[in-house]
Formats: sequence, C-alpha cells, structure tokens
Amino acid sequence: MSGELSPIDKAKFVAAKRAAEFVEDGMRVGLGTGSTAAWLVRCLGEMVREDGLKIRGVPTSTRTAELARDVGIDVISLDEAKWLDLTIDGADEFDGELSLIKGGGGALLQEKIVATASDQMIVIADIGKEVERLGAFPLPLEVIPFGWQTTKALIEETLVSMDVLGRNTTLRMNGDVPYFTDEGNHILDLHLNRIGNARQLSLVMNQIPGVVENGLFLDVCDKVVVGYGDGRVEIR
Ligand code: ABF
Repeated sequence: MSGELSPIDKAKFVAAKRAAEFVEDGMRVGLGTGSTAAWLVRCLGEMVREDGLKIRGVPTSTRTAELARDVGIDVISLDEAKWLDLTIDGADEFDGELSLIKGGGGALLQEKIVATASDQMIVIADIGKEVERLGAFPLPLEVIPFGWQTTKALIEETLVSMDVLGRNTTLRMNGDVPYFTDEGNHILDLHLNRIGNARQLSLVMNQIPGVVENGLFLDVCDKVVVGYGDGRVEIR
C-alpha cells in the first residue's frame, strides 16, 4: 500500500500503521480527517478486508466517510454508535503535554465532538508537528456565517483585551469564495505565533457569540504516535 513514498508521507504512513495496532475487534472507532488520518483509514480498510477485522467507524467529515466506505469499513453515525472506544486523528501541532491545535483540514468541530465522545484518543503525526509551544500554526475558529465580520471584530477586540500579541485574523478561503465546513460554517484563522495560556484562550474564544468551536484540543489526547521519514515510530 505504501509503495515509494516521500519522507513526509512515509512518516505519516508509519505513524498510522502503528496506531492501527491499537484497534481491536468489535471496537467503535472515530476516524479522523486529513492526509495522516487517510493513511489510517486505508490501513484499517486493509485489516478489515484481509484479516477480517470487525469494526464500526464514525467518520469526522464527508471526505473521511467516503474514503472509509471505499476501503470497506462499516460506517455509522456518532448517534448510532453513542460512544466510541477509540478515536485516531491527525493534528496540526502537538506539545509536550499532548495539547493540540487541530482544524487546518477544516473539520475541527466534528473532530472535537467525536474525540470527546471516545474512551481514548490517539493522535498520529509526523515529527514536524511537534512544537515546544502551540501557536505557530494559525488557530482555527469555526464561526457561523451570519455576521461573521462582526464576530471577527469581536474576536480581535477580545484578543487585544487579553494582551495577546498576534491578532491578525483571516477568513479561510476556498479559491475566491469563503470556505464552508461540513456544518455550513466559516473558519477564521488566528495568527497568534505563540499561545501563552491555551486554556484561557479556548474558554474565552468559545464565549463569543458566533464562535462555534476552536481548534485547541486540551486534555483530550491520550497518546501521540509520531512517525519519522526514515520509518521510525515513537509513542509519546
Ligand atoms: C486533521 O487534519 C486536522 O485536525 C488537522 O487540521 C489536519 C492534519 O492534516 P494532515 O494529517 O494532512 O497534516 O487531523
């Protein structure tokens, strides 16, 4: 399945393959979104088709749902599953406390709901995602389209009142038009450079009317399976 891969794809693939070993027969598994999570879905598909693994998967986006069905995974909704044994997903950044920034792929809302409804969450990532402090990657905020410019102004004002240094906020685009999430919302990317108090920031951002959810995943991740371009894997 992996063929001749670039070092970055190899890193993603080996992390996904190692994480797939945590999946057991009968599990209800949350399936993440993004290129690393896509490797996981392909690995699980292979285990279903070739080893007879029996799982039910809850995808975190329409993209993942389509891929999961294509590779032969039994796809159910979160409400059908009710609760999940394990979720495996990618991330944009992770730090030493296993706090994460997610949402670069635009699926943070479903990803957070699914991860929170799981006994365990495992992140799969290439080593390039490890950071000492979160924030170099822009923090995504999912906002409802109604009055988004007013919401943006309120977010910026709030960041000023919190003495946050980077305050540049951009609307995520899809070519010439605003990006729409699976839930029909927009995404504002906060270019903060460095997040001082992630917990406070997450709480305050989610209090702003119009903000649906933010991409900080705190106290959600149980392990990170890290892949390297030479095929090594480490577990944090
Ligand atoms: C999802 O996909 C996201 O939360 C994160 O934004 C992104 C990571 O993508 P990739 O694996 O392609 O780097 O997991």
